[in-house]
Amino acid sequence: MEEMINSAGFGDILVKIKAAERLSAGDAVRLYESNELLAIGYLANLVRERLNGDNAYFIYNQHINYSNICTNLCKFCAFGKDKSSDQAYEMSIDDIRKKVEERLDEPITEIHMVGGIHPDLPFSYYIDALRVIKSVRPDVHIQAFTCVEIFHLAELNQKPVHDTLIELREAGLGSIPGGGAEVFSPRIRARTCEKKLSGEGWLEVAKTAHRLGIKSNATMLYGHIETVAERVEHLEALRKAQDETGGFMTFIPLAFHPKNTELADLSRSSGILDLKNVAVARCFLDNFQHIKAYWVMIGAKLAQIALSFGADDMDGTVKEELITHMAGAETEQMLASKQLVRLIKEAGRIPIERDTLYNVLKRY
Ligand code: V47
Repeated sequence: MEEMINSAGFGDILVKIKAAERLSAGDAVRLYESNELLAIGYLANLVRERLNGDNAYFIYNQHINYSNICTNLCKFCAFGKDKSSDQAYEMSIDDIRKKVEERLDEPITEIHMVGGIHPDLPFSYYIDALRVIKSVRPDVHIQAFTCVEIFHLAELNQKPVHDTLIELREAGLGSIPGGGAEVFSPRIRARTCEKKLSGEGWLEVAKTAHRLGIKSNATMLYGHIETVAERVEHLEALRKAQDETGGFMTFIPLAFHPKNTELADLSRSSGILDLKNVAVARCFLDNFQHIKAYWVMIGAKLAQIALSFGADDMDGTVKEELITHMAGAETEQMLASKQLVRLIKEAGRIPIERDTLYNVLKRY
Protein backbone atom coordinates (compact mmCIF):
# COMPACT_ATOMS: atom_id res chain seq x y z
CA MET A 1 0.00 0.00 0.00
CA GLU A 2 2.68 2.48 1.00
CA GLU A 3 4.42 1.81 -2.31
CA MET A 4 1.20 2.77 -4.09
CA ILE A 5 0.98 5.97 -2.03
CA ASN A 6 4.59 6.85 -2.84
CA SER A 7 4.18 6.20 -6.53
CA ALA A 8 1.07 8.36 -6.52
CA GLY A 9 3.29 11.15 -5.17
CA PHE A 10 1.60 11.30 -1.77
CA GLY A 11 4.47 10.06 0.44
CA ASP A 12 4.62 13.43 2.23
CA ILE A 13 0.87 13.44 2.82
CA LEU A 14 1.05 9.92 4.26
CA VAL A 15 3.73 11.07 6.71
CA LYS A 16 1.48 13.94 7.83
CA ILE A 17 -1.57 11.73 8.17
CA LYS A 18 0.30 9.13 10.19
CA ALA A 19 1.50 11.88 12.51
CA ALA A 20 -2.06 13.27 12.74
CA GLU A 21 -0.66 16.48 11.30
CA ARG A 22 -2.86 18.95 9.45
CA LEU A 23 -2.86 18.98 5.63
CA SER A 24 -2.27 22.26 3.79
CA ALA A 25 -4.62 23.70 1.17
CA GLY A 26 -2.00 22.74 -1.42
CA ASP A 27 -2.16 19.10 -0.24
CA ALA A 28 -5.94 19.11 -0.68
CA VAL A 29 -5.63 20.57 -4.19
CA ARG A 30 -3.13 17.83 -5.10
CA LEU A 31 -5.49 15.13 -3.82
CA TYR A 32 -8.41 16.57 -5.79
CA GLU A 33 -6.34 16.85 -8.96
CA SER A 34 -4.99 13.32 -8.79
CA ASN A 35 -6.65 10.33 -10.44
CA GLU A 36 -5.05 7.88 -7.99
CA LEU A 37 -8.38 7.14 -6.38
CA LEU A 38 -7.25 4.15 -4.34
CA ALA A 39 -4.30 6.08 -2.92
CA ILE A 40 -6.60 8.98 -1.92
CA GLY A 41 -9.04 6.50 -0.40
CA TYR A 42 -6.30 4.75 1.55
CA LEU A 43 -5.21 8.04 3.11
CA ALA A 44 -8.80 8.96 4.00
CA ASN A 45 -9.39 5.52 5.44
CA LEU A 46 -6.45 5.98 7.83
CA VAL A 47 -8.00 9.19 9.15
CA ARG A 48 -11.45 7.59 9.45
CA GLU A 49 -10.02 4.65 11.35
CA ARG A 50 -8.13 6.90 13.75
CA LEU A 51 -11.21 8.98 14.50
CA ASN A 52 -14.01 6.41 14.41
CA GLY A 53 -12.52 2.92 14.60
CA ASP A 54 -14.85 0.43 12.93
CA ASN A 55 -18.03 2.32 13.76
CA ALA A 56 -20.38 3.37 10.97
CA TYR A 57 -23.43 5.34 12.01
CA PHE A 58 -27.00 5.75 10.86
CA ILE A 59 -30.12 7.31 12.32
CA TYR A 60 -33.84 6.58 12.23
CA ASN A 61 -35.12 9.91 10.93
CA GLN A 62 -37.98 11.60 9.13
CA HIS A 63 -37.71 14.51 6.70
CA ILE A 64 -40.35 17.23 6.58
CA ASN A 65 -40.10 19.98 3.96
CA TYR A 66 -42.71 22.43 5.25
CA SER A 67 -42.79 24.59 2.10
CA ASN A 68 -40.99 24.89 -1.23
CA ILE A 69 -41.91 28.55 -1.67
CA CYS A 70 -38.68 30.49 -1.86
CA THR A 71 -37.55 33.99 -2.74
CA ASN A 72 -33.92 32.98 -3.39
CA LEU A 73 -34.59 30.66 -6.35
CA CYS A 74 -30.99 29.42 -6.63
CA LYS A 75 -29.96 28.19 -10.07
CA PHE A 76 -28.90 24.76 -8.76
CA CYS A 77 -32.17 24.08 -6.96
CA ALA A 78 -35.23 22.33 -8.41
CA PHE A 79 -37.10 22.36 -5.11
CA GLY A 80 -37.68 26.08 -4.52
CA LYS A 81 -40.63 27.67 -6.36
CA ASP A 82 -42.02 31.15 -6.69
CA LYS A 83 -45.21 31.69 -4.70
CA SER A 84 -47.18 32.03 -7.96
CA SER A 85 -46.03 28.64 -9.31
CA ASP A 86 -48.63 25.91 -9.63
CA GLN A 87 -46.11 23.58 -7.99
CA ALA A 88 -45.74 25.77 -4.90
CA TYR A 89 -46.95 24.31 -1.61
CA GLU A 90 -47.00 25.25 2.02
CA MET A 91 -47.89 22.98 4.93
CA SER A 92 -50.15 24.32 7.64
CA ILE A 93 -49.23 23.67 11.28
CA ASP A 94 -51.94 21.03 11.23
CA ASP A 95 -50.38 19.39 8.14
CA ILE A 96 -47.07 19.20 10.05
CA ARG A 97 -48.87 17.66 13.03
CA LYS A 98 -50.39 15.02 10.73
CA LYS A 99 -47.03 14.23 9.12
CA VAL A 100 -45.58 13.49 12.55
CA GLU A 101 -48.67 11.59 13.74
CA GLU A 102 -48.63 9.39 10.61
CA ARG A 103 -45.38 7.77 11.73
CA LEU A 104 -45.81 7.61 15.49
CA ASP A 105 -45.56 3.83 15.38
CA GLU A 106 -41.99 4.02 14.04
CA PRO A 107 -38.91 4.42 16.27
CA ILE A 108 -37.99 7.80 14.77
CA THR A 109 -35.51 9.77 16.91
CA GLU A 110 -34.91 12.78 14.66
CA ILE A 111 -37.08 15.05 12.52
CA HIS A 112 -35.12 16.94 9.87
CA MET A 113 -37.18 19.94 8.80
CA VAL A 114 -36.13 22.53 6.21
CA GLY A 115 -37.85 24.67 3.58
CA GLY A 116 -37.23 27.69 1.37
CA ILE A 117 -36.99 31.37 2.23
CA HIS A 118 -40.71 32.04 2.37
CA PRO A 119 -41.83 35.58 1.56
CA ASP A 120 -44.63 35.95 4.10
CA LEU A 121 -44.90 33.22 6.74
CA PRO A 122 -44.57 35.00 10.11
CA PHE A 123 -41.96 34.11 12.75
CA SER A 124 -44.74 32.57 14.86
CA TYR A 125 -45.26 29.88 12.15
CA TYR A 126 -41.74 28.51 12.73
CA ILE A 127 -42.17 28.57 16.50
CA ASP A 128 -45.53 26.80 16.16
CA ALA A 129 -44.05 24.22 13.78
CA LEU A 130 -41.41 23.29 16.36
CA ARG A 131 -43.97 23.26 19.18
CA VAL A 132 -46.46 21.08 17.35
CA ILE A 133 -43.78 18.48 16.56
CA LYS A 134 -42.77 18.41 20.22
CA SER A 135 -46.39 18.15 21.35
CA VAL A 136 -46.95 15.05 19.22
CA ARG A 137 -43.52 13.51 19.74
CA PRO A 138 -41.93 15.00 22.88
CA ASP A 139 -38.76 12.90 22.79
CA VAL A 140 -37.81 13.54 19.19
CA HIS A 141 -34.77 15.68 18.37
CA ILE A 142 -35.66 18.40 15.88
CA GLN A 143 -32.84 19.28 13.50
CA ALA A 144 -34.30 22.17 11.58
CA PHE A 145 -33.76 25.33 9.55
CA THR A 146 -30.46 25.83 7.73
CA CYS A 147 -28.27 28.78 8.70
CA VAL A 148 -29.84 30.63 5.75
CA GLU A 149 -33.33 30.09 7.17
CA ILE A 150 -32.18 31.03 10.69
CA PHE A 151 -30.85 34.34 9.38
CA HIS A 152 -34.20 34.98 7.68
CA LEU A 153 -36.09 34.06 10.87
CA ALA A 154 -33.98 36.54 12.85
CA GLU A 155 -34.96 39.26 10.37
CA LEU A 156 -38.64 38.29 10.73
CA ASN A 157 -38.28 38.30 14.49
CA GLN A 158 -36.50 41.68 14.35
CA LYS A 159 -33.96 40.40 16.85
CA PRO A 160 -30.32 39.28 16.58
CA VAL A 161 -29.58 35.72 15.43
CA HIS A 162 -28.38 34.95 18.96
CA ASP A 163 -31.72 35.89 20.61
CA THR A 164 -33.73 34.25 17.85
CA LEU A 165 -31.84 30.99 18.31
CA ILE A 166 -32.66 31.06 22.03
CA GLU A 167 -36.36 31.45 21.22
CA LEU A 168 -36.21 28.64 18.66
CA ARG A 169 -34.45 26.39 21.16
CA GLU A 170 -37.12 27.12 23.76
CA ALA A 171 -39.75 26.05 21.20
CA GLY A 172 -37.97 22.75 20.52
CA LEU A 173 -35.06 23.29 18.12
CA GLY A 174 -32.33 20.76 18.91
CA SER A 175 -29.68 21.35 16.25
CA ILE A 176 -29.15 22.85 12.81
CA PRO A 177 -28.68 20.89 9.57
CA GLY A 178 -25.81 21.66 7.20
CA GLY A 179 -27.68 23.01 4.18
CA GLY A 180 -27.35 26.40 2.53
CA ALA A 181 -23.55 26.43 2.65
CA GLU A 182 -23.29 25.56 -1.09
CA VAL A 183 -19.81 26.89 -1.99
CA PHE A 184 -18.78 29.93 0.05
CA SER A 185 -16.89 31.59 -2.84
CA PRO A 186 -18.48 34.97 -3.74
CA ARG A 187 -17.91 34.10 -7.43
CA ILE A 188 -20.04 30.96 -7.13
CA ARG A 189 -22.70 32.69 -5.06
CA ALA A 190 -22.93 35.56 -7.58
CA ARG A 191 -23.38 33.09 -10.43
CA THR A 192 -25.69 30.54 -8.81
CA CYS A 193 -27.44 32.00 -5.78
CA GLU A 194 -26.98 35.75 -5.70
CA LYS A 195 -29.86 36.37 -3.31
CA LYS A 196 -28.67 33.85 -0.74
CA LEU A 197 -26.97 34.75 2.55
CA SER A 198 -23.20 35.10 1.95
CA GLY A 199 -20.67 32.48 2.98
CA GLU A 200 -19.48 34.70 5.82
CA GLY A 201 -23.08 35.18 6.92
CA TRP A 202 -23.65 31.42 6.92
CA LEU A 203 -20.52 30.82 9.01
CA GLU A 204 -21.47 33.57 11.43
CA VAL A 205 -24.91 32.01 12.07
CA ALA A 206 -23.29 28.58 12.60
CA LYS A 207 -20.72 29.98 15.04
CA THR A 208 -23.40 31.92 16.94
CA ALA A 209 -25.36 28.67 17.34
CA HIS A 210 -22.25 26.81 18.50
CA ARG A 211 -21.50 29.44 21.14
CA LEU A 212 -25.00 28.83 22.51
CA GLY A 213 -24.29 25.10 22.66
CA ILE A 214 -26.42 24.34 19.58
CA LYS A 215 -24.58 21.87 17.34
CA SER A 216 -24.79 21.99 13.57
CA ASN A 217 -23.64 20.25 10.40
CA ALA A 218 -21.88 21.59 7.34
CA THR A 219 -22.25 20.79 3.65
CA MET A 220 -20.66 21.63 0.31
CA LEU A 221 -22.54 21.38 -2.97
CA TYR A 222 -20.04 20.13 -5.56
CA GLY A 223 -20.10 19.08 -9.18
CA HIS A 224 -21.45 22.25 -10.87
CA ILE A 225 -19.31 25.27 -11.83
CA GLU A 226 -16.96 25.38 -8.85
CA THR A 227 -13.19 25.00 -9.24
CA VAL A 228 -10.94 22.75 -7.15
CA ALA A 229 -9.47 25.86 -5.52
CA GLU A 230 -12.97 27.04 -4.53
CA ARG A 231 -13.77 23.66 -2.97
CA VAL A 232 -10.57 23.77 -0.95
CA GLU A 233 -11.25 27.37 0.16
CA HIS A 234 -14.68 26.20 1.34
CA LEU A 235 -13.16 23.36 3.35
CA GLU A 236 -10.55 25.72 4.79
CA ALA A 237 -13.23 28.16 5.97
CA LEU A 238 -15.08 25.30 7.67
CA ARG A 239 -11.92 23.98 9.33
CA LYS A 240 -11.11 27.47 10.63
CA ALA A 241 -14.63 27.97 12.01
CA GLN A 242 -14.45 24.56 13.66
CA ASP A 243 -11.15 25.53 15.30
CA GLU A 244 -12.95 28.51 16.78
CA THR A 245 -16.09 26.78 18.12
CA GLY A 246 -15.90 22.98 17.80
CA GLY A 247 -19.65 22.98 17.17
CA PHE A 248 -19.84 21.12 13.86
CA MET A 249 -20.73 17.45 14.13
CA THR A 250 -20.59 16.24 10.55
CA PHE A 251 -19.50 17.31 7.10
CA ILE A 252 -21.68 16.19 4.20
CA PRO A 253 -20.51 16.62 0.60
CA LEU A 254 -23.63 17.05 -1.57
CA ALA A 255 -23.51 15.89 -5.20
CA PHE A 256 -25.20 18.36 -7.55
CA HIS A 257 -28.23 16.97 -9.41
CA PRO A 258 -28.93 19.09 -12.51
CA LYS A 259 -32.38 17.92 -13.68
CA ASN A 260 -35.15 20.56 -13.56
CA THR A 261 -32.66 23.25 -12.49
CA GLU A 262 -31.34 26.28 -14.38
CA LEU A 263 -28.04 24.40 -14.69
CA ALA A 264 -29.69 21.43 -16.40
CA ASP A 265 -27.11 21.45 -19.21
CA LEU A 266 -24.44 20.21 -16.77
CA SER A 267 -23.92 16.49 -16.23
CA ARG A 268 -24.35 14.67 -12.96
CA SER A 269 -21.26 14.05 -10.89
CA SER A 270 -19.31 10.85 -11.54
CA GLY A 271 -18.69 8.13 -8.97
CA ILE A 272 -15.03 9.13 -8.87
CA LEU A 273 -15.87 12.75 -8.07
CA ASP A 274 -18.31 11.61 -5.37
CA LEU A 275 -15.68 9.42 -3.70
CA LYS A 276 -12.97 12.08 -4.02
CA ASN A 277 -15.17 14.61 -2.23
CA VAL A 278 -15.69 12.23 0.65
CA ALA A 279 -12.02 11.27 0.81
CA VAL A 280 -10.46 14.72 0.46
CA ALA A 281 -12.84 16.11 3.08
CA ARG A 282 -11.89 13.27 5.45
CA CYS A 283 -8.17 13.96 4.97
CA PHE A 284 -8.46 17.75 5.25
CA LEU A 285 -11.13 18.29 7.93
CA ASP A 286 -9.09 16.84 10.77
CA ASN A 287 -11.26 18.62 13.34
CA PHE A 288 -14.57 17.18 12.11
CA GLN A 289 -15.42 13.95 13.88
CA HIS A 290 -17.76 12.63 11.17
CA ILE A 291 -18.08 12.57 7.38
CA LYS A 292 -21.45 11.57 6.02
CA ALA A 293 -22.08 9.71 2.76
CA TYR A 294 -25.64 10.86 2.04
CA TRP A 295 -27.12 7.88 0.20
CA VAL A 296 -30.06 9.94 -1.07
CA MET A 297 -27.68 11.90 -3.30
CA ILE A 298 -25.02 9.35 -4.27
CA GLY A 299 -27.07 6.15 -4.07
CA ALA A 300 -26.99 3.42 -1.45
CA LYS A 301 -24.37 1.39 -3.34
CA LEU A 302 -21.83 4.20 -3.66
CA ALA A 303 -22.53 5.38 -0.11
CA GLN A 304 -21.62 1.88 1.02
CA ILE A 305 -18.32 2.07 -0.88
CA ALA A 306 -17.72 5.55 0.55
CA LEU A 307 -17.39 3.82 3.93
CA SER A 308 -13.98 2.66 2.64
CA PHE A 309 -13.12 6.17 1.39
CA GLY A 310 -13.39 8.12 4.63
CA ALA A 311 -17.11 8.19 5.47
CA ASP A 312 -18.35 6.84 8.81
CA ASP A 313 -22.01 7.83 8.58
CA MET A 314 -24.80 7.03 6.11
CA ASP A 315 -27.46 9.48 7.34
CA GLY A 316 -30.67 7.56 7.89
CA THR A 317 -33.97 6.14 6.85
CA VAL A 318 -35.13 9.58 5.54
CA LYS A 319 -38.41 8.94 3.57
CA GLU A 320 -40.14 11.62 1.50
CA GLU A 321 -37.03 13.61 0.61
CA LEU A 322 -37.88 16.28 -1.96
CA ILE A 323 -34.81 18.47 -2.56
CA THR A 324 -32.75 15.85 -4.41
CA HIS A 325 -35.67 13.96 -5.91
CA MET A 326 -37.10 17.12 -7.52
CA ALA A 327 -33.66 17.48 -9.18
CA GLY A 328 -33.79 14.05 -10.76
CA ALA A 329 -32.38 11.70 -8.12
CA GLU A 330 -33.32 8.13 -8.92
CA THR A 331 -32.45 6.83 -5.47
CA GLU A 332 -35.04 5.25 -3.21
CA GLN A 333 -37.27 7.43 -1.01
CA MET A 334 -36.51 5.35 2.03
CA LEU A 335 -34.02 2.79 3.28
CA ALA A 336 -35.21 0.54 6.08
CA SER A 337 -32.85 0.38 9.04
CA LYS A 338 -32.43 -3.33 8.19
CA GLN A 339 -31.02 -2.35 4.78
CA LEU A 340 -28.66 0.21 6.32
CA VAL A 341 -27.40 -2.39 8.80
CA ARG A 342 -26.76 -4.83 5.98
CA LEU A 343 -24.92 -2.27 3.82
CA ILE A 344 -22.68 -1.32 6.75
CA LYS A 345 -21.99 -4.90 7.81
CA GLU A 346 -21.02 -5.89 4.27
CA ALA A 347 -18.58 -2.97 4.25
CA GLY A 348 -16.86 -4.58 7.23
CA ARG A 349 -18.01 -1.99 9.75
CA ILE A 350 -20.04 -2.11 12.95
CA PRO A 351 -23.50 -0.62 12.32
CA ILE A 352 -24.37 1.83 15.07
CA GLU A 353 -27.79 3.37 15.32
CA ARG A 354 -27.19 6.83 16.76
CA ASP A 355 -29.21 9.80 17.85
CA THR A 356 -28.63 13.22 16.29
CA LEU A 357 -25.79 14.05 18.69
CA TYR A 358 -24.04 10.72 17.99
CA ASN A 359 -24.99 9.04 21.25
CA VAL A 360 -25.03 5.29 20.59
CA LEU A 361 -28.55 3.85 20.69
CA LYS A 362 -27.85 0.36 19.41
CA ARG A 363 -24.87 -1.62 18.17
CA TYR A 364 -25.69 -4.34 15.64
O1 V47 B 1 -28.78 23.50 0.93
C1 V47 B 1 -30.19 21.97 -3.53
C2 V47 B 1 -28.63 21.15 -1.71
C3 V47 B 1 -29.20 21.18 0.47
C4 V47 B 1 -29.70 20.58 -5.08
O2 V47 B 1 -27.20 18.30 7.82
C5 V47 B 1 -28.97 20.23 -3.95
O3 V47 B 1 -27.25 16.16 8.01
C6 V47 B 1 -28.01 18.48 -5.06
O4 V47 B 1 -28.26 20.22 3.32
N1 V47 B 1 -28.66 18.79 -6.21
C7 V47 B 1 -30.23 20.68 1.48
N2 V47 B 1 -28.14 19.18 -3.93
C8 V47 B 1 -29.93 19.27 1.97
C9 V47 B 1 -28.95 19.26 3.09
C10 V47 B 1 -28.80 18.06 3.95
C11 V47 B 1 -29.26 16.84 3.52
C12 V47 B 1 -29.11 15.73 4.35
C13 V47 B 1 -28.53 15.83 5.58
C14 V47 B 1 -28.07 17.07 6.01
C15 V47 B 1 -27.47 17.20 7.36
C16 V47 B 1 -28.19 18.19 5.20
O5 V47 B 1 -29.36 20.47 -0.72
C17 V47 B 1 -29.27 22.60 0.03
C18 V47 B 1 -28.42 22.56 -1.20
O6 V47 B 1 -27.07 22.69 -0.89
N3 V47 B 1 -29.29 21.12 -3.02
N4 V47 B 1 -30.45 21.64 -4.80
C19 V47 B 1 -29.52 19.81 -6.26
N5 V47 B 1 -30.15 20.11 -7.38
